[in-house]
Amino acid sequence: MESQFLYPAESSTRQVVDLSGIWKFKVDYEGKGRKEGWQNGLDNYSEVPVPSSYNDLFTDKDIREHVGDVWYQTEFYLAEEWQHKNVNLRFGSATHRAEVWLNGEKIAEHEGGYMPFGAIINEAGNFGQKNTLVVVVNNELDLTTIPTGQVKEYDNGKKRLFPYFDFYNYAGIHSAVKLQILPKDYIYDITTVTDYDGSTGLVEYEIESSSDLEIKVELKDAAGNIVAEATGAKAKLEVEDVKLWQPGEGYLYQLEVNLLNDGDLVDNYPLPVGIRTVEVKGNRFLINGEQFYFKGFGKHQDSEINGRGFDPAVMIRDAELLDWINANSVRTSHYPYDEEFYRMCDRRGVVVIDETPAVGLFDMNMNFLAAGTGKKSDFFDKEIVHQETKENHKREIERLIKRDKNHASVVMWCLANEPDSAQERAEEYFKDIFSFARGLDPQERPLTFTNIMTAPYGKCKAAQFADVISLNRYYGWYIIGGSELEYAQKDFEEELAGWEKEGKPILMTEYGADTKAGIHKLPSVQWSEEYQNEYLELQHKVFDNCDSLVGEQMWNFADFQTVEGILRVNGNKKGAFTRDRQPKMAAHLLRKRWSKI
Ligand code: GCB
Repeated sequence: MESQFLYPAESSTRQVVDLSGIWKFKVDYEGKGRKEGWQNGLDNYSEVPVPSSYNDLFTDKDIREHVGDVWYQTEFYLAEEWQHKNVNLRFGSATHRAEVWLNGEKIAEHEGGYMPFGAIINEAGNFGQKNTLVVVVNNELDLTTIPTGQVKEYDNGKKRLFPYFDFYNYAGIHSAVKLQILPKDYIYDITTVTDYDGSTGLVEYEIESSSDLEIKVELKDAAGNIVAEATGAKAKLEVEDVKLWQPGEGYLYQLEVNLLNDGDLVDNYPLPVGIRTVEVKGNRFLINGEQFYFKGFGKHQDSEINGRGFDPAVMIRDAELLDWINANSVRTSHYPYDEEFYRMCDRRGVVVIDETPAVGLFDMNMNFLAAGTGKKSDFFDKEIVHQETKENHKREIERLIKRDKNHASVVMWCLANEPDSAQERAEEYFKDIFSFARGLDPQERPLTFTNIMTAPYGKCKAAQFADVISLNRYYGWYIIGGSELEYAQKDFEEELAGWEKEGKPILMTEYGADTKAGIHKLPSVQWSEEYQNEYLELQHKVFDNCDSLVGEQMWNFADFQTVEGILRVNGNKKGAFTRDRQPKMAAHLLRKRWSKI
């Protein structure tokens, strides 16, 4: 299989079998599974649902906090007639790394927790018979993985993982596992670039397939009428009276790509296409040539029990809440989300800033602790970071752009969250990272990264490479908070005034205050719902006076799980919504404000 990045869509030539369900599960406490041949089949197993994180399913802390391998197994049948097709086994994602055996034969291996992978299984598969699929998933992180973290080993051999980031390091098979029954000759990849000229929409496409058979494409409008056609692997389609994809109105055409042999259909792939443009001009962010103001949140793919596992019910609930609160955008902090999320945003007109999993490029456990402490870290002084970490970082950027390049909803790539960009050698690191990323996106979307408070205006070595200055700021929470809140305004304004001199758009990608739902106090104290509102009102006052500001994404959409510790009360509580997706007072405040912007 040339590429696993194309979404596993069904069509008249493509069948998809979803292997989601209850699988066998076994924790490999002693790391002996491979030696004992668990790849051939598990015994003494328990059960887990796929997809889901396994961490919060059980009542045993040693399972939740297990560091190392966990094993999965399922069985499925391969129909006799599929022998004459290509059967692709595809994982949407498994966190952080996985190895896969089919009937005892190793068929795939993947590192990186958020991207699709798989293999054509015609050789290893038993057609007309039962097949045993075994997967080992491993959650270990270190200085070179994306994201980063640290494993601590104790005298008794037990290990614990300390992520360099502020969310729980959930692990498991997080997205659906699917069998794709593909034709012998089939379409590998499609790339689209859209534009318009007056009322004429333009769709450039390029198709890669396993053969040089004839290619015919049709562009259909939402009602199914053919509005443009072309032949060949590469062409530009023109659409009269184009209906653009817009924030809040996700109008989609469908590109039907057909592979033909002597006029007979061999393969068909239906790709949703939203026609729109994205551009940074001066200090403005433009969608379809019009100024766009981001209203919304940094999110997490996180929910009770399921952890990071993809849950369509939670996804739809979140989309409904985004509508209710008058938000128009989301950042996929701090890793790429499930493919279904982007497809939904395309349909609903939700604007997405798509983030790589490069979080924790900072030499400190849970880097939020560093904000405001001024403690010096030496992450970018380490040679290994400039070699292995950077290579892995590039690999994740490349994969993200390959997977998500066609989504109309994606308007910007966020290459990293809060690296220690005040360090000297962050400059060479990010110079290389940005120039690498610039060459990859056929749609040439703007690039950004989120800047941390310890690298304020004048100190950041990476912001020079970004098209948009994205700031995560906690004036009034980590610094100058509580009874001093009113004094936070001046410092915040001064810093923004500095950034404005860069002449680029400024986006608030994070601002927030931990709030335990149900704590009320007059006058307010930190952690009360009253304080969260006062905090937000102050931030908004500052935003409204900053001309270069192109948006506000509050941290966070909902409360989410982190490692346990003295600064987190069973997780980060900065949500506008609780973890079970009910509004705090702040949600009502944002809803009112955003109805007017
Ligand atoms: C940040 C991080 C985010 C944290 C947040 C916080 O700057 O980007 O991952 O959760 O601060 O609440 O401290």
